[in-house]
Formats: sequence, structure tokens, C-alpha cells
Amino acid sequence: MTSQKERIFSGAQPTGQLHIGNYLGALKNWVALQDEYEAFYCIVNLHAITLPQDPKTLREKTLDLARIYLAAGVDPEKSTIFIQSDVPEHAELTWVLSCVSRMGELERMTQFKDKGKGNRERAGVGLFTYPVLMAADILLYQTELVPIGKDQKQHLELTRDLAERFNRDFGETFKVPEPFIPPVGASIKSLQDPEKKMSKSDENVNGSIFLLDGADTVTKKIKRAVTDSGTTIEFDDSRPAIGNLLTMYHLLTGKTIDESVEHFRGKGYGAFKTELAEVTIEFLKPFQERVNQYDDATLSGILSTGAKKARSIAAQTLGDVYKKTGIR
Ligand code: AQP
Repeated sequence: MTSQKERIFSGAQPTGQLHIGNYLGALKNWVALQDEYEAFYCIVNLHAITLPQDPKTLREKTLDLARIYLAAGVDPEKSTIFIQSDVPEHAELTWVLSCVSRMGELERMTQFKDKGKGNRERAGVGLFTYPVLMAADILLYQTELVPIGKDQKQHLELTRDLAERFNRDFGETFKVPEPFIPPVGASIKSLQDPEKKMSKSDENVNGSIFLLDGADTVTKKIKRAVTDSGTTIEFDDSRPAIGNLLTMYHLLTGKTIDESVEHFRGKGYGAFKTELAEVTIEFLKPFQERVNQYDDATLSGILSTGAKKARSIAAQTLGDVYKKTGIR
């Protein structure tokens, strides 16, 4: 029996260490959406090699990331969890889509400019075509909704353009997906620089709270977080550092923004940071206990069941694409 629910697809790269920005901006929403949608959550290891990776570490991190999805509350009974490279259709569709993509539109992608550090001569071709692989990931599953952080919005727009172009040139083939960008938390900022997003690849580890950080580290990082001038704890566009910390507090406690502001009325930065550290640790502790809830064999079973289900859908879409383009 086929599911009547609409589909969502999302993924994260098994690189670096996942941080609270990845959780609040993406994973938390994946969990919330899995009841309402037919969800596909992918560990995008092919994306990871767009920048150099140590092969042994990459393999370990791929499995660690699956454990993190599960610890965050992604339920393998409800959602399909799988590794991107276990479904070769992702790479195959990427080739076809790269033949309908234009150099000009890929050149406009800001992530390429950022991660390629502006050095076109030395930047990898994989880094350049990364958004086409991301489009293939999404379009293979006839996805309706893609939960993402703000940093991926431009890539999702490209995905929509490629789907529409392919549909126009070869006939209706792909659903054109919509982004799901959370109204709050879509871009959690670095604790050291509120102008920059919290990022796995940030060289300054004090800017990020990693999901596997211990309590002392979390307390230290929050105590050292930069603040703005002023003394009150409230949202104000001219004070992005406090706004960022308050957003984290609001999302971690479930208190509304107004309740959060009210809660800290009359209190200073010191008390605020102490309490933010406490609620962060309170969230992370059980999360970290859940990271090892599955043994290796169970984990491998979840991933292979996920890959089988994903493949059955991906193969149908790719078959249709090959037929429409005259490849088969
Ligand atoms: N700071 C953030 N705030 C909110 N959401 C975020 N995401 C990333 N950073 C933030 C969202 O997390 C999901 C998985 O991200 P990814 O693994 O694909 O990595 P990324 O988008 O490249 O971001 P990172 O974690 O900062 O890695 P680097 O440093 O390598 O760029 C995505 O939905 C993303 O939007």
C-alpha cells in the first residue's frame, strides 16, 4: 500500500561535529515533521567529499551521524534513514541534472564562493556541482517539502529551477519542492561572532556548542560567548548576540519568545548565561545517553532497511528520467 502522506527529504553531511545550530535549525524540525509526512532523512556522505576528508574518519562519522539522527528522535519506524552512497541513483541523477544545469547559475551559489575561498583555480569541481547533487537527492523522492536552515535556501531555489526546466523540456517528471525554513532558529549564530552562522567548519571551536560537548565545555563556551553593549535581555536588531542566545533559550525550553524575555526581565547577562548553560546541558545529557542506544548490528539493519526503501522509490524516478531523455 502506498502512503498518502506528502514526502519530505533532508540530510546532513557527516563532516566535523554536529552543533546545536544543526539541531535547532534542522534535526528538531525533522523529528516534529515525521508524524505528518513520509520522511526521508539521508546521511549525505557524497556531499562530504566535496572537501578533503580522511577516509577512515569519514566512514566512522557516517555511522556516528546515523546515531545522532536516532538520538535526536528520528524514529526508524516512522522515517526512512539511509546513507546516500547506498542509493547509487543519487549519483546517476546528478549526471543527468548536471546536463540541464548552467555554469552561470552554479557560479552564483554563495556556498561555492565561501567554501572555495574565492579561489576558482584550486576549488574542486565537486564543490562547484554540489548543489546539483543536492537537487538530485531531493527530486529522486518526489519530495514536497525540504526542511533546511537558511544557508541552504539558495540551493533549494536551484533545485526548483532544475525541476521546472526538466519538466518543461522533457515532460512532467519531478515534483517541485517547497522549502521548510523554521520561522525561528533557521540560522543560529556563532557564539564568538553573531554575524556568522554557527558552523562545523569554523576554526574557532568556541563559536559552536557541539552536540557531544560535555557539561563543563558547554558552560565555558556560553560564559565566553560575546555579548552586545547594553544590559537588558531582549530581542533588538541592534543586539544580535543577545538575540541569538535568547533564540537558543526559547527553542531549548519551549517557552515562547515573550515568556523568555519576561523570564529574564531585571536579570543581568551573568544570570542569563548561567541559566542558558543549564538548559543546554539538561537537553544534551539525555541526548548524549541516547547516542549509543543501538548496537552496531541494529544500526546496520536500520540503515540497510532504509536504503532498500529509498532505492525502491529512487529507481522509479530515475527510470522515468532515463526514459524521458532517451537513455533507456
Ligand atoms: N547555524 C545554523 N543554524 C541553523 N541551521 C543550520 N544548519 C547548518 N548550520 C546551521 C542546517 O543544518 C542542516 C545540516 O547541515 P549540513 O551538515 O549539510 O552542513 P552545512 O549546511 O554545510 O552547515 P554546517 O553544519 O555549518 O557545516 P559547514 O561548516 O561544513 O558549512 C542543514 O539543513 C543546514 O541548513
